[in-house]
Amino acid sequence: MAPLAERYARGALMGVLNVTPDSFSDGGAFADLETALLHGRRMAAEGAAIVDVGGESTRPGARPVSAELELARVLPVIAGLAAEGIPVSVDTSKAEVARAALIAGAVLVNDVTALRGDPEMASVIADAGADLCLMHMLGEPRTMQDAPTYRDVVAEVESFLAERTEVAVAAGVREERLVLDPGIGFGKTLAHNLELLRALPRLARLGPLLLGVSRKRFLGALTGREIAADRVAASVAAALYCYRGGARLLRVHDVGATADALAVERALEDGA
Ligand code: PMM
Repeated sequence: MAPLAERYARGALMGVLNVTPDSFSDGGAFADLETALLHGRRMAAEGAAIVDVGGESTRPGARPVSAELELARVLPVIAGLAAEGIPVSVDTSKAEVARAALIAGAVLVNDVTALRGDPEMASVIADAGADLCLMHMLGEPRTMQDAPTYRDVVAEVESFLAERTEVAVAAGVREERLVLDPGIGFGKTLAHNLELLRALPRLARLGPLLLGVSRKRFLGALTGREIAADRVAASVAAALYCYRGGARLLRVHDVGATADALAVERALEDGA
């Protein structure tokens, strides 16, 4: 397979499919298999290059779930979508879940712990030759929003992502399979999130970037929109800003709206 940066060179969308009862923006909506498959298909039809299936909520305050429960939630969805030819990623930090997901047809592991959650994770991904997203998170979901502090958030995220890249490569994951994510909202204040987004061109020098800004709390703070589903316009604006900053994969809930915005942006770029 071509390097990840080439496959997503013009920017691509990763549609979010949370099969959890408690994710912050879409929790519970796609918990049953048929509804989840329908939503995955719809996102693919609307222009998602890949659908990210997650069975453990990582929202602030969330508690971990067992591998058995996570597998029961994600595996039928991954197998179903992959069988229809839809590229799928699995949002997990457990090697056991990643292994089963890759066997079922997933092509990317989205590990929000960046290989710190499970010592087996790197070898599972290396053996499968899968893509891997390494995300920055300060602390763990249960406590990460309790007064996060940095001396220099951009420098610290940058050196973390560089260090995790080295760890992944040393464990046998090919560098061309990696995508890096500053982890917007994962142990960050509003000011930290904004600083990181402004620094995307600098972070993009490390490798291809994935950004997840969709419907997040910082957009609620900026717009006064309390309800996550009301943050679509804010999310599209933020996604476009990320794209212009060099992000190559945009993890979004609202695929159709973001795809329209990207189509306009690309047409304007082409005319430049
Ligand atoms: N955000 C969430 C979950 N997984 N994965 C990556 N790589 N980046 C993110 O920003 C990210 C993620 C939380 O959002 P959700 O509850 O809407 O899925």
